[in-house]
Amino acid sequence: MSDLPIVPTARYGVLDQEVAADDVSLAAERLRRQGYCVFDGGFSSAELRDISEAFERVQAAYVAAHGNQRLAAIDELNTIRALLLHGEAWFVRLASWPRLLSLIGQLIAGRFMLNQQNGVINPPGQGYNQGAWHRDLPYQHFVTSRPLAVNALFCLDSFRQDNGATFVVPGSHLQEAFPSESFLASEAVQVIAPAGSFLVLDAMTFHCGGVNRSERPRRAVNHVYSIPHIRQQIGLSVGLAGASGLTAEQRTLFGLGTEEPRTVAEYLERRSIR
Ligand SMILES: O=C(O)CCC(=O)C(=O)O
Repeated sequence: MSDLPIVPTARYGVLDQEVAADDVSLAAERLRRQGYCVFDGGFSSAELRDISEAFERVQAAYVAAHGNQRLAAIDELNTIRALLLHGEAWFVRLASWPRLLSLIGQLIAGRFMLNQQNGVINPPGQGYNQGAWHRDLPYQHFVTSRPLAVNALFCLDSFRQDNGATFVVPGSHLQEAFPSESFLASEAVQVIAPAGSFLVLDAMTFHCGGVNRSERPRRAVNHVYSIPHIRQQIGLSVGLAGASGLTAEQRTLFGLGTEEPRTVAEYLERRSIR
């Protein structure tokens, strides 16, 4: 006999119920209610290998360009900013992965933009800049009935207890303040996820990287998607201006051609061609 609890299905007094017609809607419901979910990206193992190799190439070039010591001095050695600006097509593809965007589209009504895409390395045996509790809209202490921003942490390696999988405080996107130490100690959850999945969070859910006790770095690619009113962490339009082969949807997602008008005349000109 199974030890699993049997969840009752009978109910009374219920007038309204959500419908989760498929795995994308179920993931969206999990995220809305709990502030996070694990979402299978649907990548093949060959694709995962390609992304991993592209990540290594960008990491090596990035550290060579900006200097190991300089990055370490400003606590940036374990982050690769704006991965998609470093000439590897996979990161443009990853940021506009249709299955992921279909989930983001269920969470943020109307138009949304890529606010940032950063490589994140949780190094073995030492702390790193994401190993402290934060929101991805940091310094904000309000709640909204719908997400203003959603982050999708792509697990390039499997996220396990031993290699410092991310911790979350379930439901913390619905409460203004950071929880008490006692609540944190008893309710924080470490999210285990296979390589190739996304840990998707309401950007207001408190989270942090765990301690990596393994022998290898645990790598991820963090994406933040937001309503268009929130400024990108690093403007992508200059870096992608010369990129060929972007679709109209990708251009909008990355904020190309949607920069704020610099003059009233420019604003009026845009209205007239809408
Ligand atoms: O590395 C992790 O597990 C967490 C990453 C993170 O918190 C972030 O990129 O905002």
